[in-house]
Amino acid sequence: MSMFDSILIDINSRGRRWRLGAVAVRISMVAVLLAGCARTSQDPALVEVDRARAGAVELVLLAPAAPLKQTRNYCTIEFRQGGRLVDVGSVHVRTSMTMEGAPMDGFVTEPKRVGAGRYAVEMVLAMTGNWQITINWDGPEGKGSVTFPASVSS
Ligand SMILES: [Cu+2]
Repeated sequence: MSMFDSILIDINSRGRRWRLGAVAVRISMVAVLLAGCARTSQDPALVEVDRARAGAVELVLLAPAAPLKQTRNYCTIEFRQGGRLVDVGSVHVRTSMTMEGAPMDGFVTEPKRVGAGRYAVEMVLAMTGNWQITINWDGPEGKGSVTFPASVSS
């Protein structure tokens, strides 16, 4: 037996442990990646802007900042019933500001369902001041609507 053979045997006897070690490393890498994904999806952290109730449905408006900012706001709307998120079907959002009798609408994207009872929507509010946000929904939990004031800051 050469010195080279004995080194190979030694490596083989330890191979199993190394393989287990490699699997453990891979599992921990996946865990780190998953944790990274989870963190990214919540980044930037959302804060509660307002909440409102319509019947049994409680609605929470979340955004990167409260109050909402002039220009673009990447909002999330959550619908809850008895503390749990519930799907409410189709959601529509309208923002408006009353200026000298004439209402001015903000630009709002079509709300996108990102999870059970959770919808992402962008609101572009061109001016600072007092806006009204109206959220309508229509689905398995029935129809509902809430309107609440939102002061928009620069
Ligand atoms: Cu205005």
